[in-house]
Amino acid sequence: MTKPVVLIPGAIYEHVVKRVEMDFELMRIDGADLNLLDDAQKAKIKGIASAIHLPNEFIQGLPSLEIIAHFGVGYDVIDAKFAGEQNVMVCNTPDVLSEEVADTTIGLLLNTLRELPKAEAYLRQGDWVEKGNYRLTPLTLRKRVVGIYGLGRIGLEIAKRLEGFGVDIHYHTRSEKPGVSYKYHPTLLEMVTAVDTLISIVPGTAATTKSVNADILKALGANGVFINVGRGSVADEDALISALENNTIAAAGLDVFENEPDPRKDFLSLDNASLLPHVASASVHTRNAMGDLQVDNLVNWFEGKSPISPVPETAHIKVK
Ligand code: A2R
Repeated sequence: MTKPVVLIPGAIYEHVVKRVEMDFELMRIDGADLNLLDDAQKAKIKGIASAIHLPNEFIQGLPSLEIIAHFGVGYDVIDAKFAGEQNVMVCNTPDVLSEEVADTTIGLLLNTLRELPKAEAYLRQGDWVEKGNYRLTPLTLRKRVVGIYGLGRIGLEIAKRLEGFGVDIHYHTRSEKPGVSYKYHPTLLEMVTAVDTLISIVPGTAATTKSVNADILKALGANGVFINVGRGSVADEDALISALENNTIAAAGLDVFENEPDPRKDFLSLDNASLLPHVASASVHTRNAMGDLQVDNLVNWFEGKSPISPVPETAHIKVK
């Protein structure tokens, strides 16, 4: 029996390549560009395993395409509604990364408040012996009131961890979550007015774009700390840079940026920003689990079973 052809456009985690090769006929091209395929190749492609932006015309230009398996829980790089209209299933890799992302969030929060990367650099560059003890940090997690923007799979794991730190927990989502004891706020502005620490873990959508804006940062206040582990697009970066420069807020911890992997240079010179290169889920353990889920979605689909993690926009599409 011939194996279905699965295309990997652009770079992807090596584990995914190995898994796709085991079960499918692998086709690789450098990016999501129809010019890189001839008509015979286009007609053969039944599935895509990708981690990059797929333009709508690329999806539309593959006549036999049935399913796109995306690597990552956030799938803002694919217009899933458009894919659904073309009868193309889209899957993502939720759940398997939630705990890792939540762990990293706590690490980034503590790095931001307690300046741990700077303290380590101080030791390594010989300042401890030369200049004495590292400074007492002006910021601490003690007595903080934390507002979680997005209480989904990852947000709940972050909240669970924060409980252990004895801080008050609030949240903002569009709908109140049943069975949750944290304080709900129907608007982001209302929440940031009530808290001093904002953790953003909402998806990148039209509604969340630049939603952490100048007004939100002002309301968070001078003792305010902003942590972003969701999507860079959620923060208005002009407003954020200005708020950090002018001490409108005290500090920020950022794992995600509007322009990755080349964030605005202004961030690099900010002393009150703790920066990570989008590593929240980036352990071998978790990336393998994400890769396995990505390929298992393809395996299920081509065995005629429902995929494991279809995105809501295409969940209605029936397996062929
Ligand atoms: O709004 P709700 O009730 O659907 O709650 C979701 C919330 N959310 C929003 N909250 C306020 N305003 C919005 N416009 C808005 N849009 C969505 O974000 C829900 O509580 C949360 C998303 O949770 P999940 O769908 O379970 O996603 P997960 O696995 O926690 O990942 C979140 C994001 C990914 O989309 C990537 O961008 C990133 O974390 O890795």
